[in-house]
Amino acid sequence: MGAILAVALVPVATASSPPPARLQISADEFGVALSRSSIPTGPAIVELVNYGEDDHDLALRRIGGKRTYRIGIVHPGQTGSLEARLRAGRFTLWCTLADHRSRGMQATLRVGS
Ligand SMILES: [Cu+2]
Repeated sequence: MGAILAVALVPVATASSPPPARLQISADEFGVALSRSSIPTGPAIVELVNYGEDDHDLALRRIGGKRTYRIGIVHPGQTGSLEARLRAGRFTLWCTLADHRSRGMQATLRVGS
């Protein structure tokens, strides 16, 4: 009985994909702080938490890449998120509103090893 159970469980274990990597970005005037500086490749959930007093948003693009991932405007005290499957590389992330990027709302994220 025990042997049958073990055999039955193996396919389930190999078929289950890893959970998405999670990254949280804290935003305020005028900076962004990442919960971690790197995440593995594959599915990811990126969350933007606005701790500031102004609206903020987030753009995320791989250096050398063309696609820009976005989290729309997040009001003070609120949270926005996106799910994406990110390729390996270095990503720049920034707030696109007004002059927030030049005021310091920019950071780099490493994806993969
Ligand atoms: Cu901003």
